[in-house]
Amino acid sequence: MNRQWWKEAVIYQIYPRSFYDSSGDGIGDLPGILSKLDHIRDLGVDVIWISPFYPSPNDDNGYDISDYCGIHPEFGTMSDFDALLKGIHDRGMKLIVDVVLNHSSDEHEWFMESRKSKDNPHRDYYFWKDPGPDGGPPNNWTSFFGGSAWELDETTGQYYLHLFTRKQPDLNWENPEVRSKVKEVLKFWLDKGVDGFRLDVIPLISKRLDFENTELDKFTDIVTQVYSNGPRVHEYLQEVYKDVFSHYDMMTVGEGPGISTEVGLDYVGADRKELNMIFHLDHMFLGQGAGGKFDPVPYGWTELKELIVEWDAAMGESGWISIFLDNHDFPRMVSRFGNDDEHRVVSAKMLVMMILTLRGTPCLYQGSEIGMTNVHFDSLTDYKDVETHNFHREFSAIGVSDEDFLAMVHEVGRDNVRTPMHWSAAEHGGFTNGDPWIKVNPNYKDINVDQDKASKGSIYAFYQMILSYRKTHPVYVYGDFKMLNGVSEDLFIYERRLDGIRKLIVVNHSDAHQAFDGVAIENLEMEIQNVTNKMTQVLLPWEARIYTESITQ
Ligand code: ISL
Repeated sequence: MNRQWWKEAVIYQIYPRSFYDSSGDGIGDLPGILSKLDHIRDLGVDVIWISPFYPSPNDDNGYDISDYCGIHPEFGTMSDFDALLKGIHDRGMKLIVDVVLNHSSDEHEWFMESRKSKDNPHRDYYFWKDPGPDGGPPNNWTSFFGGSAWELDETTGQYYLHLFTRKQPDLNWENPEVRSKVKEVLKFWLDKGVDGFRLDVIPLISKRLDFENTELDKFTDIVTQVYSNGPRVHEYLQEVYKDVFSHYDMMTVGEGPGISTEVGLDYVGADRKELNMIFHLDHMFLGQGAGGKFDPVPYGWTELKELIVEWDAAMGESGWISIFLDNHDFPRMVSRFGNDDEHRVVSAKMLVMMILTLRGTPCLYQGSEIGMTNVHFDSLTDYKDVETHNFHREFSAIGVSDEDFLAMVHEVGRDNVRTPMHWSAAEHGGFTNGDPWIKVNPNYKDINVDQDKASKGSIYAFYQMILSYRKTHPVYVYGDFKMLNGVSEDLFIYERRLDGIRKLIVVNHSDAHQAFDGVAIENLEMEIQNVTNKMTQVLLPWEARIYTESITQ
């Protein structure tokens, strides 16, 4: 058994704008996080991941960085960062920071230089191309956030590539100087004492330099086959590993749009010397039609379970993934995969049981520990996400009504998870004394930390229990995984095995009672249940159980 701390850890993601505002300007900040560290430590978390807090024009809420080694004044100062890092370490936790190295902000000094002239020494830090044959963009690539992936810059008459917004030009990793700057950034944070990185859209860093038009229709196929997994991506990651990562005790998790099961091990195989683990996004992209997330197609648990099984098999004994069901880009897990109404509490507990018992490093997003839900604002002006507004422009242009568009935003918009954390029933959920940068979900009076902790069926207390339970049961980290098929479409039944221990996990992911007579449980002892139910082989809606058994191998 190849023990690694980052396999045994549980990660908690903080979206700093929306976590806790200590200054009263309506924006969460680093001192705010410091003041809430006991909440996170008491949950049983090992590693905190904080989304970007660097200087940024905030076109994409900090995922457009204008200074990789600074702190945005709205989040605090470098000494606030140092105090936060110390506060995290003093509590026995670790910190990973989020680095966005595929692109910078167009307000980064590199890009401001680069756009000045064709012979500027920074020109080659980005991808510049002449117009295509028809005088338009160089090719038909579209951005993740709608529209062409190319923007014309009047100064030189050339286009630059931006796979995200036009304020996020893609960095040219072909240029050794860019790679050396990137490595300096990574070392800067490691030398400050951070424990690792979440690497944004890392499979996108190597481009297919012929920049051919794509014939593919489906956006997720374009991501996998055209934007991601470019010819030099592994060479670059191995270089960064050799020159930087290998010199520190740290962890890396690569965010992986376009990393499929076929290529996953190339990034995280034990012998690869690249990344420790990835956030693959296959299950997050479920429900996307050809046009992407605003072109929804039906999907359900059947597809989710298939992906879980396929990824576990693909990783086998060599690779490693993180297990998560939401983050700052996708809807709240209890709204998407549970029932955020009548069965909110029980389904929230079921989801964390599942995340903690599948093979991989669990990652939990802020607010799930109290079962926060998606938000349904009535007006598009209440939404702040650049993706929502870009797609709104595109959809309005082709005649889609605001009402119809809003209905889609309610389902898939990223602001579902970005509304402020609910600390109490006080105004704005106790998040700020000022005006929050985005409205708080109106359900904060019923769903908040104070109320949840005081309630009998507290989700927070359940999280504490299950996180501490996982720590003493290595079978969940190192054991084999196997799904048991053929019992019921509405159940997810799987087992984990290690060193004479067998755990059987039975999950009802439906609004109805479900029998599981077909599964032998006579010799098993039930260890954990997310709801009181005395029936032996009938589960209540959204009930989950863990059974244990000693086995001879
Ligand atoms: O959110 C998505 C689309 O709705 C995803 O496709 C997302 O763009 C993709 O997972 C990459 O996300 C990361 O990089 C983006 C940033 O906007 C996201 O917040 C970040 O997680 C560009 O930096």
